Amino acid sequence: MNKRYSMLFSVTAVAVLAATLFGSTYTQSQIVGSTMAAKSSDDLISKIHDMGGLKLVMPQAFAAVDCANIEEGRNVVEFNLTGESADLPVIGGGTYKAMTFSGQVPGPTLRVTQGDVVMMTLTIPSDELTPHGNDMHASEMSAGNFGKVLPGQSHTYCYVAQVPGTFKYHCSGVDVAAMDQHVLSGMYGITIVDPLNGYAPLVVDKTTVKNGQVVKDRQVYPADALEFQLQYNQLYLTDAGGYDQSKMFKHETTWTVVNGMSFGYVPNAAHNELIMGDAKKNIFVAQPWNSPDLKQYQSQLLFIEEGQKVRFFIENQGNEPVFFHIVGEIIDRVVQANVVQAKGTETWLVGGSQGMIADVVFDEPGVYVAVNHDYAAIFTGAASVMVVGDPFNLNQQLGTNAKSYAELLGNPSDAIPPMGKNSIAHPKVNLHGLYTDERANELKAELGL
Ligand SMILES: [Cu+2]
Repeated sequence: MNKRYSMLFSVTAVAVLAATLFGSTYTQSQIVGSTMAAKSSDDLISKIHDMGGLKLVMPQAFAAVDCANIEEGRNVVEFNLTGESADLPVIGGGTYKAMTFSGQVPGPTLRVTQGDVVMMTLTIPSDELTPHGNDMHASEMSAGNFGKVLPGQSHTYCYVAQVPGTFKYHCSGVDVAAMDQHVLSGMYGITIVDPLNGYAPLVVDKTTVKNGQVVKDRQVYPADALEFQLQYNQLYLTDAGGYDQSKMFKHETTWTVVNGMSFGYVPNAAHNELIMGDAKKNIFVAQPWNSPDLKQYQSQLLFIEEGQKVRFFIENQGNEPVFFHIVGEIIDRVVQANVVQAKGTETWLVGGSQGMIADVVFDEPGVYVAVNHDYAAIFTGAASVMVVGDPFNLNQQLGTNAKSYAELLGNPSDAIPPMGKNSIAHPKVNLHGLYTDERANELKAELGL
């Protein structure tokens, strides 16, 4: 099948499938009409672009609960978001045309307990350039039903967070049109729904030597863990920093971002100074955010204690698979919906719009790198450096006794989710993230920095 024919076939197949699923609400002629007239895949992309992206028309599935009539006994958690366009920095200098929830990419993380009612309000400031929407995957509602919120307006909806896990939320565009642009420009975040009865202890089977013989050595770690959040996405950019839909259709990633930034968690000039004795001598292969002049955008590292149980909340917000892997470690346990999916796995595949929890105990001090083990993703930004214990003997050098460098340097604010019932507090936090200056100042005050 040649390229052109294959493209026609796939779009037509999607159209037929969608027509079957959505019946009369599906505007079949729109896509098929455009598709058949297209002479090449480039034509097709421009046709789809001209009609404002693929318009999906959803049936009326909407599992909202009445905000004015919430069942007694349920805890209600309010979650207020704003939709704001902003120019934000991109690797290599310059900015891109970002779209944000509340002035940050990713948007604020919502953390609730299974069974809580989420009351989400989306407000669009009156000077905002475009309407926005919201689709929270922790609820069970189709993307189109929340609708568009116009500049100067607010819209609230409520739902019960029934299923524990890590769930995406994202802008649903302008009645679903341009949803791809809004999400891939930064309008995404996560909801963490903690299991009602907390997380299960982690059991890791290792071996030891007893009386000259290798025997099993079972280690049990309590539910409490040091927690991080890592959200993967792609940027598809024009030279001017706008969204390039034709690149998206061809899966031509400009940059891969983790929590909004490419190579955001790598050493910076201060780490060079501490470890190499020279701020200009880089330790890592890519350090694009070295200078303290970059403020909240200066890269930071993730610091962990040796032997500490770590819980990673991971979400694939993007358009490419994430092969989640930690260079130098084996993932002790993978959990989705509070069900153990794997134990002792080297890598775990997270598809588009899928979340996972990875539990890991780092047994040895050293430097580890969390990657999307797709080389194109690694080389375009999906490498996040973690330092465990004191591998550089800095305690000796500084006269300190820190179990992890977080005690001295802090962990980056954008990698730390809100506290849950089984969270271990980070000893210190530094301000890091793809925040507007306004949002960064708010957080500085909140964090007491
Ligand atoms: Cu939007």
